[in-house]
Amino acid sequence: MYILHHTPDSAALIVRLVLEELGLPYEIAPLDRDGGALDSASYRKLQPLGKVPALETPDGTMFETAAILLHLSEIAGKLAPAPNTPERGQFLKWLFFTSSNLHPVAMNYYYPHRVAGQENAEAAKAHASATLKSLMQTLEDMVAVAAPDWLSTSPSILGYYIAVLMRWLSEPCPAKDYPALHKILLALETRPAAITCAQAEGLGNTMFSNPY
Ligand SMILES: N[C@@H](CCC(=O)N[C@@H](CS)C(=O)NCC(=O)O)C(=O)O
Repeated sequence: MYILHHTPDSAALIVRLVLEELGLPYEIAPLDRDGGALDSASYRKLQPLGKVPALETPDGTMFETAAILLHLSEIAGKLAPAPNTPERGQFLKWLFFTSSNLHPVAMNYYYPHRVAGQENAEAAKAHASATLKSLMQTLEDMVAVAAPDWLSTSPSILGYYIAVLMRWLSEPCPAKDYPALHKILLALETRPAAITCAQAEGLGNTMFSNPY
């Protein structure tokens, strides 16, 4: 049994989608963020930075979204090209591109005061917005040109990661501006795993392509 420490519509949603898609047994452990749960000593033992998600697994607690996704995909042998296949390196490259660039800059977009102070928050948000558009276009160009099967036509851990980021970023980066990525979002949001998670978190039936 996996235990997913969770706040709604956060990076825990990405892990939940993948647990659902893989049919792995899990329980949700809700975190009272407004009540300070992320800063509690007990949660910091699971996630030292007080971020969401943390996942308790039979082999110990994990944090970092991309590491959790890779781990689950390796256990199940699904949702990513297998190790020692020609596609694996390309897949890893774009997975880490997403976790090292898109995800942190998305956080800067939502919490610009954290990186620049309240007095510079507007400029920091504008900077994050421009960076996000450029990063998203880089992904879009890759998909439009290379159309890798592991992202364009098959559900994957990377697809779900990008889909949730695009949900959050529909303001600076509307999905319709990125047609190749938009197609992936449309396919993913009709999958039973996505429908289950959307219902559980009250996110509607176009949670990736037209979230708000
Ligand atoms: N590098 C971490 C980042 C996780 C992260 O930024 N989580 C956000 C939610 S999407 C969070 O915990 N935000 C709460 C906060 O920063 O106060 C990961 O990939 O898991």
